[in-house]
Amino acid sequence: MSAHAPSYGLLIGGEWKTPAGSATFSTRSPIDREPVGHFVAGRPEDVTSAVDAASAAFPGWRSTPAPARGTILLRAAEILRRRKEEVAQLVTREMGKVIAEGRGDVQESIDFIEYMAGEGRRLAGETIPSELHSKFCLTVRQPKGVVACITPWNFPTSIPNWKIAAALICGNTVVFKPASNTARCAAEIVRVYEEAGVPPGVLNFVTGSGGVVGNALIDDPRVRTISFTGGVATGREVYVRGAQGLKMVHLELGGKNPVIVMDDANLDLALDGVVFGAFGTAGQRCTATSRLILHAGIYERFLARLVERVGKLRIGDPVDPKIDVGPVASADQEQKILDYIEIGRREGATVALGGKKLTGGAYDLGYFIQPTIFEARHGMRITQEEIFGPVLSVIKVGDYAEAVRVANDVEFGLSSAIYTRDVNRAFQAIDDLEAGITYINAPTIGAEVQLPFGGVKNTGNGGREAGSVAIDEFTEIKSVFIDFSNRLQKAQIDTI
Ligand code: TXE
Repeated sequence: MSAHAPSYGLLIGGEWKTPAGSATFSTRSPIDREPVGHFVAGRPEDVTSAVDAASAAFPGWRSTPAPARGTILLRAAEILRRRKEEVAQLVTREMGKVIAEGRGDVQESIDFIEYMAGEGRRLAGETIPSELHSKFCLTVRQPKGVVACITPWNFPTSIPNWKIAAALICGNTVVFKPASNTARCAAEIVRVYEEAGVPPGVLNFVTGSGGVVGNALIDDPRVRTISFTGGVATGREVYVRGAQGLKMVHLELGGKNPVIVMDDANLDLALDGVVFGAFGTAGQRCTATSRLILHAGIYERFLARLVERVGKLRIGDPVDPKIDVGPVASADQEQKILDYIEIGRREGATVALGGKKLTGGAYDLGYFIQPTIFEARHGMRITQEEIFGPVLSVIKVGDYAEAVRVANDVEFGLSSAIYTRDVNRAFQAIDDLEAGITYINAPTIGAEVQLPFGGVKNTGNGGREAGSVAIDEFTEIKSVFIDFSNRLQKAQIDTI
């Protein structure tokens, strides 16, 4: 079905423009490769113009009272709520996640924008007693300035909003560069903010390749903070490049998320959670379950039930509400996933289910891969490296201690989960699992916007997004000392 595929320019200084001589690119649906939108391939000079506009708009936006900034964000949430179904359908067409998850993506955007709007009334510092007489001490939060938001394709509306809404409420101005294969979702999000009344130049939008537009953003000395979500390799490049300019680089990278199912678990519940965690979004969430660590006592029984349940998943056009798993997001992703399935076979892992590209009929139009389950040994590449597709590696362990050792023995530390009825073991797991997120008796996916999001080890570089800590990413803290003693006082010298 070739739906309407509009063209978008760059949004710079409040004007949508297609600079003379620009090259263009199109996004195509992974369902049927039909065009979804046409975009400008931004160049370094376009990035410079966008940063010019963001710099020029900064004083005015910075001095807008934070609650007034919040009012504009609330309007954006309202507009997005009104357009939820339309934008959800677009997410599903442009990225391929099933429509229920397309709606979830947009709902998460609405929830987060609303949450950040409220933060506009809570951008608080603190008062702290001085060690000296007649001296008043406090801290205040101030915006960072021009912020670059660089986002991936798998949550094409919610991840951009996690960055943009937080950056804006804090008084920053933004240059936003989306993943190229979901640029239309990104453009529609920008249009929502524009309609809500974000002033010209406060939010700028430059599409184009990471190597050109992304790098130009990172290199511009006026961009002080880069908020990046994407793969580890790219994140490392961004971090190193940003370091040259001593910039704050906030990284949200990959995961290799384990779910542990113990022999005392509610196996029906665990089965539902493993299927959703591993094959929801065709496994393309950074928090997707990619390792199932199964207690030996239930291994055969649980694996048999899992293979049977996953074998019944309906794969196809994600716009159809009866479909459980859609296509993977692009030809590149499809090839990367198939390569990893080959690696698994060569390493001696056993394919318990799937393992092939789906062909025939409508499958030939898009990028459809069978949900795949490997029986693997810990240490194989398919148990260590992020595949980012509908591929689950199952590992047998003898007890809880071995389960935790296996779970932690990877370079990533984003999400984790354990199914057990033993409350002591659950609390022990919260302590033991090396991850930024731990779920008890729930899948590794399911973040909520009011809690911090992010991971340890190579999943990031220490920051968190979402929750109230999102404000930390996008504000500077200023310490203030007010001496009303009317004489010179020397801290640490005029000791009391
Ligand atoms: O990432 P890429 P993708 C991770 C997920 C997976 C990846 C998938 O684990 O590994 O993201 O997203 C731009 N300088 N997470 O394939 O290729 C590029 O254009 C500057 C983790 O999009 O790294 C795109 O806009 N920018 C996560 C963005 O970087 C560059 C949640 C990401 O691209 C660039 C979701 C460069 N040199 C996905 N090269 C989490 N942990 O929260 C590319 N880009």
